[in-house]
Amino acid sequence: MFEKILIANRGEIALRILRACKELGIATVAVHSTADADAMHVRLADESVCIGPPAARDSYLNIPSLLAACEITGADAVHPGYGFLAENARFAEILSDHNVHFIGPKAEHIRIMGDKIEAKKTAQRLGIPVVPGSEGGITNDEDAHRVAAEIGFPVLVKAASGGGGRGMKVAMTADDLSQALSTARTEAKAAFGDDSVYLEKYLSTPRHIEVQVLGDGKGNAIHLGERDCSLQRRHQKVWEEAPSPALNASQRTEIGEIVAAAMRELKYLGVGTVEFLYEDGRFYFIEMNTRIQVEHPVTEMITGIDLINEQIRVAAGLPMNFTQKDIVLDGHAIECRINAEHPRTFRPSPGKITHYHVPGGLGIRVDSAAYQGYTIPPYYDSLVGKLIVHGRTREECLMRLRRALDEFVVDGVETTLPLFRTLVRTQAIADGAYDIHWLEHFLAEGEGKS
Ligand code: MV4
Repeated sequence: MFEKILIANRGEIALRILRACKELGIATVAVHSTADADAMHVRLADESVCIGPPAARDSYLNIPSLLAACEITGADAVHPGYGFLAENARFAEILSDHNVHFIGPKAEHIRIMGDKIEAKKTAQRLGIPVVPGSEGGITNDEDAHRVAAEIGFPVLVKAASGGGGRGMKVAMTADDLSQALSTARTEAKAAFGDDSVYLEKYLSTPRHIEVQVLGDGKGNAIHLGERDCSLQRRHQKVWEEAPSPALNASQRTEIGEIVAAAMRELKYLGVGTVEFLYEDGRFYFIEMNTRIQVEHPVTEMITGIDLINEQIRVAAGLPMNFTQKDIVLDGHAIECRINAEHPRTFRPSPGKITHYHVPGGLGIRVDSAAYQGYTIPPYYDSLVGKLIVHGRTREECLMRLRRALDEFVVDGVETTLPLFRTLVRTQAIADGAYDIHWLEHFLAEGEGKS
């Protein structure tokens, strides 16, 4: 097992990793920018190193500074958390060149899944159902029109290096296609420095359902059920739950086993998420994330499994603590991402938290690095904390969530708490009757008022 882990992140995920390390008896190193000197992750770590000025590119993304911090402290492994360098294959390789373990998948698998065309080809080869579309990239208008005619309109042009919905263009008819291709290419070139694009059938009202996986890198892999992350705004997840209200047990087992078999074949190492669009009872692969995700706690709450503990174990070459038959999905969990943003305009609201009180009681978990008197800096994401609630049924979970949201106090900054207090009392949410567009429509209709 590792002796000392350097946590190349900040905020609630840095705390989450620290907690897993403490339970494993592993020493911890926090790194921080000058803006984060009084952050909670710095206080709770055994040691800390300042790695640069506030801008992420000069600190949390600064590979030479992180290598120096490993060298100074003697850390033998780095946990990247999510965001920042978590899906940077080059970072994983550089660490390995310096005899430091990267707690994450093999660089090869990070690289494949970072290229959406390669990811889709790989998924298809491994027997995962994919969205009908071009086989690989589209290089000319003629090919695009031929593929579109085969799969039928509307079609979606996507960037190979895309993510977060950037470089994505819908073509409703053949008349729109050439324009969609050239706009998508231009946007992709500007955003990612890569203008490769591919074509897919456009699914009009799907849900976003993702399957959690864990592999030991030697051909053993399991799935831990799915999460429904359909409630998003501008490609930012707002509310995630497990299990999905849209699936029954046999659908869950079927897609889970397909994904786990694929991960065994790939000899996947670590935690990962296979993302699908789900429409009319069918799953369509879109992407795979090769990191621990923000919403991992909902899976932990229904499985009782510490995903970061498992992630660290397998990165150290140890076996997973579980086999598939040990995985029992118990009850229901919902996560609300509490952001320091205006609840209707979503304008960021950094500043000092004057009063802070978190809810408690049975089935309540708050993952947050905030505290009373803490000043949320303007340089990073606006996540204040995650409220995760577990219940034996979805109804019990919602009842408990209503109560917990009413207890939560975050004063001094604007937060999205009022939005959640509205959502949890809205019929479509109680019914689980939402798709990927539901929240944007709800907010546009002004029903999000509170
Ligand atoms: C799609 C789609 C419809 N059809 N692909 C958006 C981000 C990117 N990661 C995948 N995305 C989508 N891909 C096909 N073939 C609709 C979306 C999409 C979406 C997906 C998941 C969650 C929220 C979304 C919001 C708008 C569009």
